[in-house]
Amino acid sequence: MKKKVAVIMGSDSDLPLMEQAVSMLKNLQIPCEVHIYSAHRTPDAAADFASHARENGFGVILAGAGKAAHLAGALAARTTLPVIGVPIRSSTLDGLDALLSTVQMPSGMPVATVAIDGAANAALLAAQMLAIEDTELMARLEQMRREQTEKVLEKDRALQA
Ligand code: RP5
Repeated sequence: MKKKVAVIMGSDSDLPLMEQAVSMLKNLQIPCEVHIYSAHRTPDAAADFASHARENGFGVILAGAGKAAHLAGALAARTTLPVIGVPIRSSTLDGLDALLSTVQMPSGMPVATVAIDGAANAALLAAQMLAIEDTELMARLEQMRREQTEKVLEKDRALQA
């Protein structure tokens, strides 16, 4: 059974950004579930989801949140699945608040944190984790890398011409 990726976000206002992660996962044919749970507004639902995520077939959890972004850390506290935090630029502090809130985890409780608004990269990192034991997924990732390389080289050829 293929492991699913959970895409969790603190508010529906995060959805336009987190859709980039969903889209990347779909491109890579990785099953995912999307939920709105907040570390502050729905702490019990967030904790309950993370506590049962492994037995419910998830392999990685993505957590996108802005402002005082404690969602990734709150989920990580309830599971030993890898949690990837996406700090979201949704305040007057341009996402620096969310970046620091997500990345500065205490020792013993890691959250892998991508760049501010790095939802697509979070999905790619989740895919690379799942590809450790999935050679078909690894092949799709390698193909994506080859296409990316070719696009850049094509731009260089156009520049030279
Ligand atoms: C965070 O506060 C959410 O993740 C969102 O990025 C931000 C603003 O939420 P809303 O006030 O738009 O619901 O908890």
